Amino acid sequence: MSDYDPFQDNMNGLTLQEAKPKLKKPPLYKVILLNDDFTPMDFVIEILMNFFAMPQDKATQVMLQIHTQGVGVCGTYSKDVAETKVYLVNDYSRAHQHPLLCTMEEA
Ligand code: TYC
Repeated sequence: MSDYDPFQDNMNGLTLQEAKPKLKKPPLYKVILLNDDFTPMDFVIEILMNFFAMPQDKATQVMLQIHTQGVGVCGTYSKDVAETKVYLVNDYSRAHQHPLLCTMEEA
């Protein structure tokens, strides 16, 4: 009885199972820009640099990828950060009369 191990034997022939952790990691969200025919390329590059902290060469690559493929990922964030970025980018684009669309989806 001195080195009784509760995970091996609880003295009735049954083995105890360790409790599963109850907390799941919160989901992450991809923030996405959609292509359109009207928003200037320089404006999209400016968005990627100023709202998504990309250096100019990376922002140019991502903008061209969206221009040719139709959509591109700007970054991956917690839900509240992703929602805020989507709101700020769409608000900024509308304030400059551009139709650029920003959205998000679970990663
Ligand atoms: N297609 C636009 C143009 O030719 C450029 C553009 C790129 C627009 C990416 C939106 O998310 C976008 N001026």
